Amino acid sequence: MPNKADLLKMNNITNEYNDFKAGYVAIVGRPNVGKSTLMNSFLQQKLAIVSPRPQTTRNKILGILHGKKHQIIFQDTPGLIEPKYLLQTSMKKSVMTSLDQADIIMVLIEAKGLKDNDHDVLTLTKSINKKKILVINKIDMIKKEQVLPLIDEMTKYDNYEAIVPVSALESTNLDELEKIIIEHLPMGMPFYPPDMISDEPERFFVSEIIREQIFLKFGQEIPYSTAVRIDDFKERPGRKDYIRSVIIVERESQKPILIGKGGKALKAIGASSRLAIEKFLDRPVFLELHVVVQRKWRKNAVAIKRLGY
Ligand SMILES: Nc1nc2c(ncn2[C@@H]2O[C@H](COP(=O)(O)OP(=O)(O)OP(=O)(O)O)[C@@H](O)[C@H]2O)c(=O)[nH]1
Ligand SMILES: [Mg+2]
Repeated sequence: MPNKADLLKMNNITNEYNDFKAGYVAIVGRPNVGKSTLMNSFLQQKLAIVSPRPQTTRNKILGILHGKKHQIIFQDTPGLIEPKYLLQTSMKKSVMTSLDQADIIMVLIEAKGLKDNDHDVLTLTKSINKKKILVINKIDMIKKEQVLPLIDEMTKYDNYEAIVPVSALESTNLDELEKIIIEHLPMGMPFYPPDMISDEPERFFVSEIIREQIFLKFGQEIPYSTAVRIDDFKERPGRKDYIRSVIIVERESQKPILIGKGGKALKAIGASSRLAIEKFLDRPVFLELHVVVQRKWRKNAVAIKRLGY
């Protein structure tokens, strides 16, 4: 039985959170619509990697936005597609889990208009009976008057709480979108402590930063055939952190491409990754990179699981 002082304390805590709102917001859409960019812009931090190529994101990534009276827990997800191999099956699973956990579903499309795989996303989300906000992203790429017919079209598509045009890249209209999210957020206590921005360990972000560099530097199939593993991550008192990372490719023929003539390509990945990692961790690191072949890892359930997908 708590004593009076304890009861008072407990009441104070409940009072403090009396009008608090907290909940999960899944960010979904086809590949490349700008889901990761949008989450980063909201958090004002580069948490999720971004590239001009589709299917950059492979995991669901939590990003927590703290307000005085609210906590928005974003979940960035991989672009939704019909899976063709096991890695993509696991990517789709993480989208489905996010949709399942979400209090609000934020569906992203591009201002330039709908593509076939947008319809798949819209049809799937239509079948889910939850609060949905439709976000029309990349309005910086079109003329203002072009967005109205799209809003009209989308009003008929599904029962959205709101349709909000934004530019994730230029942070246009994000305040308005945040207001609408908060409006529809359920009442409740915060889920995470105020200093927490994500639930993934530093290792995860470090491996993602290296993967981003590979997405940015190589064309065609290399980014898709690549995974990054962190084998060692040591904080050393008085010295730089030591990180040993392994880049996994699918075929022997891909190894020399990643390494380059005289190791030039790998050195370039290392240099730019190190800078981005240091910026993220806000401390200097020593980064060692290796390339290994793991045949057809994208189709191998054990490998996929081990790599965290
Ligand atoms: N012009 C413009 N480009 C944008 C905007 N938002 C994102 N982009 C660009 O669109 C590309 C894809 O962005 P991402 O954030 O990686 O897209 P995504 O939906 O997370 O993609 P996947 O992870 O592959 O599903 C990148 O080149 C971004 O810079 C925007 O508002 N305007
Ligand atoms: Mg992404």
